[in-house]
Amino acid sequence: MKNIKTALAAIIVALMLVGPAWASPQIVTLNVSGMTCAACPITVKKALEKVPGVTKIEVRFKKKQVLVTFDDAKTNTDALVKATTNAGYPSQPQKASK
Ligand SMILES: [Cu+2]
Repeated sequence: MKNIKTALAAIIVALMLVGPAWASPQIVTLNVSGMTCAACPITVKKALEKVPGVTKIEVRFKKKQVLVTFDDAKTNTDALVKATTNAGYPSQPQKASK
């Protein structure tokens, strides 16, 4: 019986170690051609902040790009594109995150 408990404990510890790897952070670059003035990135950023799973937003205004770091277990590129589009700024992912 003691061996089974030890084995279970080992499995639980292993799962805890593996766990965070399931939700791997992804970075996607969105091309937002509609960002024409300095106020635009603020709107885009606010829209992306509302998407659950987004952890970091980096606006590259000069390149009209937004780098979004997100948890791929909670959201996806399509949802991010939708969020900026709904805010009035249609965007295209530079490369697929899959
Ligand atoms: Cu603007």
